[in-house]
Amino acid sequence: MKAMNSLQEVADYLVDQDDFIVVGHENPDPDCLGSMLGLYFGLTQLGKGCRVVSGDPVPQDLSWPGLDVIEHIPTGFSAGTSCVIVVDCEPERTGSISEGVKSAQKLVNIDHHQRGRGSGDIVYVNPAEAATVIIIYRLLRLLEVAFDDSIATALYGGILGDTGGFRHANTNSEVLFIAGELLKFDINPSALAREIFSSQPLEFLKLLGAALSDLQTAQGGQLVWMEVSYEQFQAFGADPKMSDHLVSFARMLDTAEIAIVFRETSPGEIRIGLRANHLDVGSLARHIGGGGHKLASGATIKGELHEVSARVVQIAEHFLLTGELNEWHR
Ligand SMILES: [Mn+2]
Repeated sequence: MKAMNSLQEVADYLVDQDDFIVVGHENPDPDCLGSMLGLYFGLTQLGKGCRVVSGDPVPQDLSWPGLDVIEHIPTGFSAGTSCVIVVDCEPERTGSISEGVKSAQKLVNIDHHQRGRGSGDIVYVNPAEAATVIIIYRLLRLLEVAFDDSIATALYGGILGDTGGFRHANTNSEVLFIAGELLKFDINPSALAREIFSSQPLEFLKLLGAALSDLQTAQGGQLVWMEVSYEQFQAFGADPKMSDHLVSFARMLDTAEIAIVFRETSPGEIRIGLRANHLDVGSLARHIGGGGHKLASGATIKGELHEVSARVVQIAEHFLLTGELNEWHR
C-alpha cells in the first residue's frame, strides 16, 4: 500500500510539470466537474498546458463557465506524455478512458472517497473532506492561484452537489466557510442550486412518479427501496445515465434509515444506490463489490433486476437488524 502524499507535495509536483490532462469519474457529477474545471482554470492561470477529458458526455443542464473545454473522448484515449490528474475517483473508475488513464506516464490522484489504497505517482485521498472541490480549493490556495468568478462557480457548484445543497452530514463549518469565501465572487447561488437540484426533464419526473408508486418497504419503513427496469427507462424515454439521484427521492420517506434504488441502466446490469441516515452503508456496498462513503454508496451487479433486488434487500434487512453482513455470492 502506497503512503499518501501531503497536499503540499501534490502542489510541488504540479509546479514541476508543464502539461496536464484532468479527468474524473464516469457520469461526472457536480463535484467531479467542479474539481476538473477548478484545476483547469488554476493550472492555465499558472501558464501550464491543460486539457480536460471525459469518457462520458457532460450534463447538458449546467451553464458553468468552462464546461465547453471538456473534451468528450468515448474511446481510444491516450495520455501521451502529459501528466494525468484523476479527481473525485480512483483511476479504475474513469470509465471508458480508464485504460489510457492507468497507463499514463505520470499519474496524480486527488479524491475524497474512502477506499483501500490509492494508485498513482502522487496520491492525495482525504475521506474527511466533504467534496473533492474542497481539496482543490486548498490546493489552488497552496499554488497561489488568484481566484475568479469561473473558479468560484466551479468549486461552489461542487460543494452544493456533494453536500446536497448543505443538507448532508458532511456539511460542516469548513464547508460553509469555504462556500462563504467563494460567494465573495460574482456567482449565482440560486441559479446553481436550481441547475443541480431542480432542473429535471419531464421524462424523468414521469418515470419518478411510476417508481415512487411502486416503492417498497420493510421493517416498519426503516428500509425502503425502489426498482426501475430498463424497459421503464425506455417506456418513459428517460436517460438511465441521468437517474443517479432517484435514491434521494426514496430516502425522503419519514421512517427511512436505509434507502436503496435498483436501476437496470442497461439490460442485465443493475446499478445499486444506497443511502443511510446513520448506518454504514459503505461497508454494505463494499461487501457486495461496490464502494463509496459511510452514508452514500453504491455497487453495480449483473443479473435479473428482481433477483438482485431481493438478495440485496435481504442483506440490508439483516444488516439493519443486527449490524452484521450476511454471506454474499456474486
Ligand atoms: Mn465527490
